[in-house]
Amino acid sequence: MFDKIVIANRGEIALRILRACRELDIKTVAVHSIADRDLKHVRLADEAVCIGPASSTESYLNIPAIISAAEVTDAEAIHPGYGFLSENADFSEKVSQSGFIFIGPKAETIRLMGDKISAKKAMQEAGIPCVPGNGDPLGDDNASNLKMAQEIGYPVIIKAAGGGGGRGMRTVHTEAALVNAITMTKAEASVAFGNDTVYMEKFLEDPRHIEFQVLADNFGTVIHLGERDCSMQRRHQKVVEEAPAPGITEEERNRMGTLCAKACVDIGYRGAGTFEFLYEKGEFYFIEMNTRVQVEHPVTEMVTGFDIVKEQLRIAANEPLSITQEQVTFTGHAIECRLNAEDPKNFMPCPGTIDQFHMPGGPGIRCETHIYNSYVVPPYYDSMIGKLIAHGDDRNSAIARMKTALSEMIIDGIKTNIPLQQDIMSDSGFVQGGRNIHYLEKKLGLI
Ligand code: MV4
Repeated sequence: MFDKIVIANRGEIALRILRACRELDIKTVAVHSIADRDLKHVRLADEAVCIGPASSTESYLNIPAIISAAEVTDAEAIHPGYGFLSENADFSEKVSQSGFIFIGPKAETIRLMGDKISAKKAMQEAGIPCVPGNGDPLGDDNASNLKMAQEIGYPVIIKAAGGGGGRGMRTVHTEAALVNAITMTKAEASVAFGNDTVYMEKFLEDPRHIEFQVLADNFGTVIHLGERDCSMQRRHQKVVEEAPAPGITEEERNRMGTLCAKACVDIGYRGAGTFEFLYEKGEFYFIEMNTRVQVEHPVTEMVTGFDIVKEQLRIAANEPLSITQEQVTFTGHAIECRLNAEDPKNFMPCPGTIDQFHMPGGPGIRCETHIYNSYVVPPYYDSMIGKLIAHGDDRNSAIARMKTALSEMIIDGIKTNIPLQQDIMSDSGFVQGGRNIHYLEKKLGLI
């Protein structure tokens, strides 16, 4: 196992990685911006290196500064967390070239999955069900594009190869709108991603977002840890996630999980990964693969009892996975509410000083947060300040525990989305379960 690693992230995930390191007796180096001197994990880390000013581009996205920090502290590996450089193939490559281990997949895998066209091709070849549409780049022959759309059937969606996570896409409902939509998406993609390649798919109107968690070691062992339902979202930001996905049978879980694990073997995957699917009328359709640890990984940990971050560290240190697929069992139900420093009505970020913080507790409650009394939430980064996770024997008891925990949690001094989360936990549609990706925005009157 490693002796020392750099945690190239901030906030709750940096703290989560630090805790996994402590359990594995790995020394930690926190790299942080000037604005983040007082982060909880910076204080807890064995060493801390300031890598630049508040602006992310000059700190958490500053590749030479992060690699220099690994050099001066004599660390062996770098954990990128999520966001920032976690899915940057160039970063992964430079980390390796500098003699350090990138805790994640190979650079070529990150690149393969970063391009949504090559990702879809790889998954089609691996036998993963994809959204109808061949996934080839669209040429500039209008007639053949119109023919393709007619064959797929309207509505269709035009997606940028360089997009993902909701960026660079446009839905088309009629033949009359197609040619212009392609032109517009290409122009936007060219500016946003430096790549104007786009492709066409059938647009699924009311799907759920269900994703499968996988872990792959360097010895050819790949396991899946089941699925999460992340359909409760607003503007491509997930708000509530849960495991298992309501209504998904053990048979479907095993079939899809096994398929994802097999695809990992086919593409030579390594590390933790997530297969994102749209789920509509009982069918799964692959959309993207994430090559990082995800915000919502705790719900999977709660139902499997398995530590995903510790496994990431083991895999990167060239150790075999600590369990086999046969040893993975699913117990009860887990729900995660993201906690954001934002106005619960208009969603405006609300940075500022936390005057008072009371952490909830009790059976089945897990609170992942870096905040503490008098901590100042800076205005420079994502507004997520933590996550509350509730586990119970079944979905209703997880909801009951979450409601109790939300009601006893106090975060004073800043506005948070706790009232919104309480509202969702009491919403009859949510309580029923299995709502689609548009449910929350409709409930909020946004669409
Ligand atoms: C889609 C889709 C419907 N049909 N693709 C949005 C984020 C990116 N991961 C892909 N996305 C979508 N792709 C087809 N063919 C609808 C979405 C989508 C969505 C997907 C998952 C979670 C939330 C979403 C919100 C709006 C649109």
